[in-house]
Amino acid sequence: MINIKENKNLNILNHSCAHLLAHAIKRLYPNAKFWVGPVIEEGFYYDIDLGDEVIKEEDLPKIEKEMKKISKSDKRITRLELSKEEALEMFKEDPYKVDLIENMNKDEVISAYKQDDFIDLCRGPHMPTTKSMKYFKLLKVSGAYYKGDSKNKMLQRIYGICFENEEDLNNHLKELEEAKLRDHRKIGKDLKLFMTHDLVGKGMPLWLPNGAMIRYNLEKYIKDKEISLGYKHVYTPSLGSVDLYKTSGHWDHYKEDMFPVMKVDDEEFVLRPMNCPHHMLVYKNDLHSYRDLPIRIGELAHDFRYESSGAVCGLERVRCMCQNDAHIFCSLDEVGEEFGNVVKLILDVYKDFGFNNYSFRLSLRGKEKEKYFDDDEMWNKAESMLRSVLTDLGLDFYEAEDEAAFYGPKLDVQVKSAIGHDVTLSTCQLDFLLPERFDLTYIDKDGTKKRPVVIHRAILGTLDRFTAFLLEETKGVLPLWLSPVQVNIIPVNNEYHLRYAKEIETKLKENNIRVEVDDREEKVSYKMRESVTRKIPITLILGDKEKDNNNISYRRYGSEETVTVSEDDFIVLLNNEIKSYR
Ligand code: TSB
Ligand code: ZN
Repeated sequence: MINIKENKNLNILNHSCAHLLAHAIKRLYPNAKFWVGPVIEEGFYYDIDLGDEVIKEEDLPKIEKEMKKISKSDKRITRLELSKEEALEMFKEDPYKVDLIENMNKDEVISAYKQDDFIDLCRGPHMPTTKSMKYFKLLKVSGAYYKGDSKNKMLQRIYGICFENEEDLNNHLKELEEAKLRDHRKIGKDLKLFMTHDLVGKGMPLWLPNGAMIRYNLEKYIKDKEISLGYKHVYTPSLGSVDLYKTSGHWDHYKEDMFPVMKVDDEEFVLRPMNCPHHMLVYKNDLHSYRDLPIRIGELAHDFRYESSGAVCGLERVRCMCQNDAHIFCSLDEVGEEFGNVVKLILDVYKDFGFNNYSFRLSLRGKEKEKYFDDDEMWNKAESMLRSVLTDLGLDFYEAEDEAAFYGPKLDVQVKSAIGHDVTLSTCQLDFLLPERFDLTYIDKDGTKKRPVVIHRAILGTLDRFTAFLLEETKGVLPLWLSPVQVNIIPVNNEYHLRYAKEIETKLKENNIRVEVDDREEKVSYKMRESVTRKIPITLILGDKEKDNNNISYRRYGSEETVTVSEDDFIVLLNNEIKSYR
């Protein structure tokens, strides 16, 4: 999708369109006061104070109509330059603009743009006339706190977008419609995969039976893969004492992202935001020799993070998540190879799921001191080591500052969600800090004690975010092995064919196939359509021909073709397809 902010012409056009919006609002709601109207990746918005009036989605066409009128009237847009005093005088009726002006440098030239009787404070540049903004659309309206602070007044934010011609606008609107259909929240609701409830809380989805079946299969898939690669899985508690997180450093550098302390008797506990501290203690439970390394401790582990209520989003960003986590303990010499193994595993998994839209990001430390453990030497060593490991692996990656973990740099795999969020799916992280904090050791060849290095890695990331991305990539059309219901059986006529349908159901169940029989008194065509709506991979239609010959006829999702095979061949076909994770 196009990035309006980065495109020079569209940026100016959209900025001018924000003024057009404000102009129309001023005509329709004379008491409106205006805060800011910036250009964003997705177009533009304007934050407006309308007193007691509330703008709803239904009001947008009326505002668009007024904007069109002003556009058609072809008013020249002219620039005014003002001193601070002049600006304060000109905007004295609007406290938000006064706030902006007060905060400007004393010697700064203040500019404003005028179209007809409407003047707005602005740096510019702008289009020459209101007529330039002809192909626009108001997209949505939401609340936004003044200056983003929840203690301040809630303003109304109206979003829109503007293009140079009708075709571009229409194409973009079509893309937005398609993105809405791909949104995992819509798919999750339509296919009954998960729900949320205010009584449970924001960012805490409940997985329904269909979603839980997908998740169960994902868990089994990744755990089996890890076991074959030498990972050892553990189960550890979702809470830890505050002292555990003081030892690890989370208390100093990650507290803001954690739920507050719970006091029990004389002890203090927190819900864990990460599993590393528990896994460090698992390592420390034994003495280790260099011969035992690398040790790979894995867990599908629940974590709890305070994500702001505005940021939580379906399964993509939650407050209560399950990581596909592991911590690899190895010697310094083994770091390159182990990192390579993790990257290979990530690529294998993405291949199984057919993911192609992702990029590798080397996430480095930022300047904010409190966010990162303070040890320049450690950071320089870890960052340059990780950079050279990635270069040796021949990975195509970009670098980003202020994206590291507090304990070390990361290789993050970035993906884009249907509605345009840039999020991390898989991650692989290099850590010299936690082994130090927990005083981890192994006995080396020469009999001396050495410190292991820790690699933190999550392949699916969390089951939550992975499922969100999977649903958006597949539009909810899942491969056979993951589908909650794999086969739907439709008897042509209940009276004559239901018994045969039930026989087939039993056979499939004996072969661990997830199957349902649709025995409602409805038309076959109606049931077929519903099978498609539910995105069930295979639908059987059983009538006389099938019953008499002991075979089955099936249709695959997305195909109009009906195929007839023997029962046994059908079961072999399903089992092979499921086994291959195709
Ligand atoms: C990999 N200690 C490491 C671990 O050993 C860790 O916690 N890394 S993390 O902070 O990057 O989280 C791991 C993964 O969890 C991320 O890559 C991301 O895919 C996923 N994740 C992070 N926050 C959320 C969230 N709020 N909702 C859903 N998934 C999340
Ligand atoms: Zn970790």
